[in-house]
Amino acid sequence: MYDLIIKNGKLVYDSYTVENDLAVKDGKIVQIGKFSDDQANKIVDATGKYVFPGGVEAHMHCMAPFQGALGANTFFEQSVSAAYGGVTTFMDFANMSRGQSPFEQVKARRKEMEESAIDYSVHGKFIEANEYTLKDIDKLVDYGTPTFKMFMTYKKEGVMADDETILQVFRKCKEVKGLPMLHCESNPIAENNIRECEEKNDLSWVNFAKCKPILCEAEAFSRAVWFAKYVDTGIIVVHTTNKEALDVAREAHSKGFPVYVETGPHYLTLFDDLYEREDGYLAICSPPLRTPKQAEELWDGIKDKTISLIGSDDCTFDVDEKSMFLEKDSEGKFIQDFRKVVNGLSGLEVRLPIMLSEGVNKGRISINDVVALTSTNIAKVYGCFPQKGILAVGSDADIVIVDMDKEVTLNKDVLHNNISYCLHEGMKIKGYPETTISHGKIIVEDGKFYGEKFAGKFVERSIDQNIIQKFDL
Ligand code: DUC
Ligand code: ZN
Ligand code: ZN
Ligand code: ZN
Repeated sequence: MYDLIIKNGKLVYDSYTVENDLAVKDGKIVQIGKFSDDQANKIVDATGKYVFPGGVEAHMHCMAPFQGALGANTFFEQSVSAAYGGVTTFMDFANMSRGQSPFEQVKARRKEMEESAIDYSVHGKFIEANEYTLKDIDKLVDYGTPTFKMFMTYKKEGVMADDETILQVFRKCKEVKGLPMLHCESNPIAENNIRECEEKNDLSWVNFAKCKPILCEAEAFSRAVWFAKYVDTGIIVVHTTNKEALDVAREAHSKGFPVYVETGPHYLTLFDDLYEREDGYLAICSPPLRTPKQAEELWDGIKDKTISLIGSDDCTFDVDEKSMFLEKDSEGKFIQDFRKVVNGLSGLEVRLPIMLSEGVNKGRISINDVVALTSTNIAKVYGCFPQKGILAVGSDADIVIVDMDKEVTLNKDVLHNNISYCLHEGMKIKGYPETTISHGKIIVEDGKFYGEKFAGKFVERSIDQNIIQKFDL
């Protein structure tokens, strides 16, 4: 007797779709085939629907002290919002200050994430390389958390890794099978431009984006690529926003360098005209939002597979935190000073809906591409495949049933992320996750949440060098 059978759905893989039933027992997928209703305690009829492996989100910042703010969601709340968005595994970053041990910080983060209703993992973060922090890389690989984030900017915020740090962490990753993740923005270019804005005394929201132009990204990106080549390690470059950065990746790929490229839903759907609004501070994130043309160039990068990962970079702040350091003028309007706005946008729950609607239903990519970009490729690159990222016998029964015809108009009330605004307000979505299953248990169905606090499990990961070095997604 199985615990659950999902029948008559179209099972979606990264390169094909097949109509079949799935049988689940003890939290695992145990058989794929055709079954009768008396073979399970519970039947979910997925006729006319698509059955996806649960979404894997490797890029979010929850409960993360940054620029004086913390974020609007607890980890449990974040996991509820994730589940509604078809995500069944998420990863966050260890918090890091100078002098702290990356290993201890990852363990502390793991503890904080235990209240999650979905599975979770942690990335280390490196801001300095010395004999102590570098030793932690071995420990973190053994601990099942072999991915390490470095920021190439945010020097003033105290989280930038300088070039020597980056190179040493790369070298150590090469040695012990770790995988670095880079936020590529050139700190010298950004700081130079911010200084110019200060001199002109124009710190408007619009100027924020101008301080971090596309070359700011491309310069840091190419530096990261050549460092990676120099020590022969693979790397992940997160949240790429434009063609110039993608061209750096294209050149790297043409030379066979294993550079894995991510972009995020807000760079595909939100644009820099938001900075012209009075509440444009709500759209401040790094890198900044770009133009519709640049978004279309990102879609080109998804189509030609330069981009293989979609990460939300969810960093959800409510109005109070976004504006906490701003001052008001005599009319009660915020005085525009982008330096005083905490960076980050919400995006975890809308990641899959946006890819289904803007990607598949608008004819840009296939439904299989969506599974690859939001689940399979992420599980492969971040080292939790085939436990996650595929509907296969032996894999965790993390499953999402998708209705490609379901229409939803986005606004703050349809989302579950604890904030009082939605930058996607009014956006029409066609294609939505309907049922979310974690370890064989339904956690979202008919708009209701049935998951439990502390039900999520820590996912131990290890980087598969065959996948990484051969670029074999
Ligand atoms: N960018 C953001 O917008 N927020 C958090 C961190 C980052 O890199
Ligand atoms: Zn970043
Ligand atoms: Zn981020
Ligand atoms: Zn968004």
